[in-house]
Amino acid sequence: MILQKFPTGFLWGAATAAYQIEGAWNEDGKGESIWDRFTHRPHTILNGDRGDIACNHYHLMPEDVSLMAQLGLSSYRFSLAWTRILPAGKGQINQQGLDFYDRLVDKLLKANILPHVTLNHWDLPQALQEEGGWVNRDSINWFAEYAQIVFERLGDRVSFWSTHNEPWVIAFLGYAHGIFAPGIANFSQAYQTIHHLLLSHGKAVQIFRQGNYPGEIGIVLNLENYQPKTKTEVDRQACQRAYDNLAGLLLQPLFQGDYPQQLFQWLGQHQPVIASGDLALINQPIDFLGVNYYSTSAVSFHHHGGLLKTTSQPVSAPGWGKTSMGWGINPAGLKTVLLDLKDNYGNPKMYLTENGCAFPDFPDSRGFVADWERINFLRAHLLAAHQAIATGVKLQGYYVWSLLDNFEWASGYQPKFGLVRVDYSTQQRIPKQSAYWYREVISQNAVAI
Ligand code: GCO
Repeated sequence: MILQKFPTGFLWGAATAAYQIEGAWNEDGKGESIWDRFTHRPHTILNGDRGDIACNHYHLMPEDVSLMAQLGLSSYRFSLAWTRILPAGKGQINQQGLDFYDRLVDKLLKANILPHVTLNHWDLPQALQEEGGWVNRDSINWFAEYAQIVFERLGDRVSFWSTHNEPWVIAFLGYAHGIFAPGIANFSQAYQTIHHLLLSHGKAVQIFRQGNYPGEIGIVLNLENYQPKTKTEVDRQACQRAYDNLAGLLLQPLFQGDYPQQLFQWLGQHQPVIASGDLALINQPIDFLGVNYYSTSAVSFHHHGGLLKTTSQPVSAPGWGKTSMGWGINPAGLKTVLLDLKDNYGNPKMYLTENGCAFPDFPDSRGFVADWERINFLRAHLLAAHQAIATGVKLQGYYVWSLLDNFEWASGYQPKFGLVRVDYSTQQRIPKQSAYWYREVISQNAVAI
């Protein structure tokens, strides 16, 4: 057996998000978020599922931290529910909400697990949505107020901060395609949302620097590996547009201080309103980039392909199929994405803040899931990451999505992403085979091939 060793100090983590696991949606002073509102509307979520109870992590948090300790995690990435802390999004602070995260951070540190906090994993306060949400330029100040409060309370103990999780998903699934909260379908609003998310990120980084807090701060992007479906010029250009609209749209302003010009010409009237000085605020040095990688797609030109006139299909690597989300499993695509960051965006320090897969897990009579497919998936992606590191990519940690089976947004509870199974009828946590495998990887700081 050959062991592929990871660099000393490499972080081994797992990730979750508040709305997907916490439940307790209206307890202890918590306000309503756009996801509470959205899931309570009919026809938004598969099977009418909602996150009201989810994994009941709000009440089972100590037990969940023990689970993480048993796995040997060195870091845990989770998000804060903005509405627990500021029920109306701004103004009145709810101490009980802050206290919950304070206890979580302390419990993690006691278990030798470094906290990685995401400030915004999509659950914007509904009260702010009523003022226009991310389309309103005031959102920069709302987010700054929230960030400042949290830095003040937890900044002495949190090692890693991510401002936003996946601005692309918030903007396009939330404001252009209407399939995620707040359920709006308007491309102009989506591009304005991207711009304000980036500005509010910049502002939060500024506040973080001013406070001299000890941790690192960055942002988390979902990056996909896009390949042109054919060698034709139209498909090549379609693929370029898809790339510019995801990686380019975010990495260029963050690392180079401008937006992709060709894309913006294509967008015409849908371009966001940009004020002078905006790009300088966005283009601030960050300590790390968080990358979420799940899949690879082939892009082609399509007359009915929406604003960008593109369509895409999953591309599985030879011998690999698709996950139950229908995403093409392609470990080499992860290496391609990381090398793009190294070669074209100044080789930032990075964490793989999410990587994982949903499969139709089949529990045995004791509730145990022998999820060898997940193990194969994770192993192959870790080996791809290892190869990327060998070429000089500065990847310093890896977080499995997800610690627990949880509420998978519009797909409800059907997809199972966890290392640990959750029996929703009893809230029992049952580690899957992959959890034992991951514990071994962590303890050896290596993947066996
Ligand atoms: C995302 C989010 C997670 C998802 C995961 C699986 O990447 O969409 O960060 O909340 O649950 O990615 O879809």
